[in-house]
Amino acid sequence: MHCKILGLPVQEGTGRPGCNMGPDSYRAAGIADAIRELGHTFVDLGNLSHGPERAIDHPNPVIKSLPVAVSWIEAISEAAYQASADGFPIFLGGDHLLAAGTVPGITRRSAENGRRQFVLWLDAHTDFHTLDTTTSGNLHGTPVAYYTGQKGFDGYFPKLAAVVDPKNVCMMGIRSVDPAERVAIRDSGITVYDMRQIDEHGVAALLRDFIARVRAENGVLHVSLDVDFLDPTIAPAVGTTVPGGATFREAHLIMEMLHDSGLVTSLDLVELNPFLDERGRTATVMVDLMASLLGRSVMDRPTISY
Ligand code: HAR
Ligand code: MN
Ligand code: MN
Ligand code: MN
Repeated sequence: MHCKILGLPVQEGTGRPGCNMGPDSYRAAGIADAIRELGHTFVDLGNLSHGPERAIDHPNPVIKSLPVAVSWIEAISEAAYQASADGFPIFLGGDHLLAAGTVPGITRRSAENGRRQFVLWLDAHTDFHTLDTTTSGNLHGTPVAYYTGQKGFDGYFPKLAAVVDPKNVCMMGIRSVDPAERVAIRDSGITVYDMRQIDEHGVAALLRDFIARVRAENGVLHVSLDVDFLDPTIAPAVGTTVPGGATFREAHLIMEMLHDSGLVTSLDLVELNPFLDERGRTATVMVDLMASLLGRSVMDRPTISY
């Protein structure tokens, strides 16, 4: 595979600074060697900047940094569209607002190629607020509502070239949902596997079902991995830790099964805040998870397809 990393140093979607250092932290954690060791070719496309900011205001007074958020989304969706022309793009965040650019950009590409876009959203949070419902004003809580075409973004966020069908979105690891998100998700068609379902069924059974659906529809799969999907004991470097997250083995098993599926075509690594890390251990866990997704395995295995 030809892997391309693109740094997206977005931090304006959160309430605090630090995520802008995420891309360089992954580089320091050895992401390039991890990719090359697996026999993939590799290019580092550097870090993206956002363009000029236009004055833009929304009636919801709590919203933070809307002009720069819009400017980031415009730049990122174009860059993601370009990066998905060939190879396997890996988007290094940056906070989860960046998925309001990466997902639309790659979905525009998939639509042109006549392929259905699926998204696996690995997160403690559903990130399903609209500009009207957010109560924190942190726009990293909005990308899923936006890229699935929910109302409430028109005239503020850029017009979408292609929308992801909510039925093609699967969330895993969920354990922090605001009341308005809970209501909106209910009728959305999105599949939500919260931590309780992981506890009851295990990640393998849940993921196998979703992979089968992607395959049945000849889809392509984007994976968006938020640091806070993981339990804070193994991944402390995130501004929004929530107890009771995925374990080291649950997360690796997901990545290993995704690799074996052969269906994943792009990846976001988001919400790493190196300012909150301990001796780089969160960056390292994220790089190791990426490596599992790209084919790292403990032993050779008989061919199993999920
Ligand atoms: N739902 C909360 C809010 O809107 C928390 C959102 C946190 N989002 C992330 N990414 N950290 O998942 O403020
Ligand atoms: Mn700036
Ligand atoms: Mn998130
Ligand atoms: Mn989150």
